[in-house]
Amino acid sequence: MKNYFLFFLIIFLHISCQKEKPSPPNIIFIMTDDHSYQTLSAYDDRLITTPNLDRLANEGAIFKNSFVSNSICAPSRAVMLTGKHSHINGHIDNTLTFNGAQPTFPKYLQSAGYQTALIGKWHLKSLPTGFDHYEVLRGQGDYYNTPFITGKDTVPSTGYVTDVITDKSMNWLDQRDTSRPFCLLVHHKATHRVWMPPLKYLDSLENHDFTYPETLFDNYFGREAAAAQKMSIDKDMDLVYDLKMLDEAGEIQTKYREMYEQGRIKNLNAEERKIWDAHFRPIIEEFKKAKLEGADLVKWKYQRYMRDYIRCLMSVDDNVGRLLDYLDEQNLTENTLVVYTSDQGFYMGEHGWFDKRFMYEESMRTPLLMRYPPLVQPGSEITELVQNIDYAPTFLDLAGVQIPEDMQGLSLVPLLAGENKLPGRNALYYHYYEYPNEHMVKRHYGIRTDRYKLIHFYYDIDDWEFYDLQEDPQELHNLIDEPPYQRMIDSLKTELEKLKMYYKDDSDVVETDK
Ligand code: SGN
Ligand code: CA
Repeated sequence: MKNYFLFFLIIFLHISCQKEKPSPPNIIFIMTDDHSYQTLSAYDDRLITTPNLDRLANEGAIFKNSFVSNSICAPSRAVMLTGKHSHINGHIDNTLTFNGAQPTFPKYLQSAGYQTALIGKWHLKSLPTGFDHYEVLRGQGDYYNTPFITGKDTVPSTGYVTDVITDKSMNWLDQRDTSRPFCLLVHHKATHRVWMPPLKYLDSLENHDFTYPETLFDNYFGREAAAAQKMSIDKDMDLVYDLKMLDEAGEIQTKYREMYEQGRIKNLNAEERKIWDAHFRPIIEEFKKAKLEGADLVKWKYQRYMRDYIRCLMSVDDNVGRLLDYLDEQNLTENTLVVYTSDQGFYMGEHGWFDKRFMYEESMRTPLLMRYPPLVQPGSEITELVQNIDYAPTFLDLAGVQIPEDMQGLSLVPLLAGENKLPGRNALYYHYYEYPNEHMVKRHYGIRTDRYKLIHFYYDIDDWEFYDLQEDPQELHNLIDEPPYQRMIDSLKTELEKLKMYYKDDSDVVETDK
């Protein structure tokens, strides 16, 4: 009798435990390319309104202090996949080929029974590993009618890339095995250079003037590396390639005219090209007549850049909305973690720039939104310092998979659950390597606390910069030689050395000795 009682008790406990164990969440990881937090209205509504991205923030959490560890595309993606800094996963710059044999979060999820898929930009050169299904762009891909590489083939596509990636993502969701959890990476090309908008938004905001950033005409005083870059709207933004001033008479001759004429716009079909040309022709004529110079020309270039960038973004926002609506319709909203981020931030004219790479705020920061109704209070604002090394451990933690010891990031689950401290995180480490190369941003590494930033530019330069972000959020005053700050700088140098040891990074020494 006693044995029977025990037997039933065990069965009962087993069944009730099973009932209580939540099913692992699905994961949708949406990433855009070069989307600045300055143009996501949940962060900053001065330039544009992004209602669908704001919906995600309002229904979940917005990370107000979200950063990358190396502000450039392929390295950022490698960091996210592995949960390890660039010097550990080996993918320090865009020129390399990713070692796909190493462990990544999709592989760990696969082992735990997840179906995994990747649609969109990949950019890591080796073919994706850890995915049951993938359809990825070749390299950077194109905005119009761009081919996709699948497991077997390269297949053409028709339409605007942001719509196509979203369609393909929903198709995969339609066909998935509904008995198992899924992890889907939706990785957009937009809003990458050369900012080719969808036809339906070509005329939007044509008469709108965007507010100029205060630092559009920065003189880089006291910042040697900042002065040496080649990513300025004034000198490096190409009138034809970037701003589409392809005049029929061929009078606007620029360095990259041919790359635009024979490359970027070649993907448009005849119908699309007609609409494209009809939009730009009068703008080109007006521009030629105006004969702008100096500051006026810079301001004009800024407005054109912003219009096309924002138009690309409007389509991103629409497509995020489509995906969120799809989850509602399919009853998937409740048990799906939806993440929105970008591979890094971007300059919207601050310091006179486009592009990224620097450890300064606009490019070290990146948007990060997460919605997961069972855990995250709607409208949560998280202010702790988080970084893209944290994504992989967070996904594994939520999926109930043990976080491997060698992952360097931290799970953000405690913050999502409402804790306001992330134990083990006092400062962030950053290291950028891609020099000498396009845009000529010098190699540098550094530390960022919640108030201060210390950067060391090295390789063919040996220059330190120190900023008090509270007093100087625009990072215009390098205080490295200012006497009142010397104790603080010494202590940050010590902290930086500790971080380098903690993350096992001596790659600056190796590179300098080369
Ligand atoms: C391309 C762009 C650069 C950009 C890099 C890296 N030039 O080379 O402006 O910095 O990508 O961007 S382009 O002429 O090809 O547009 S990243 O986001 O992929 O790292
Ligand atoms: Ca990018």
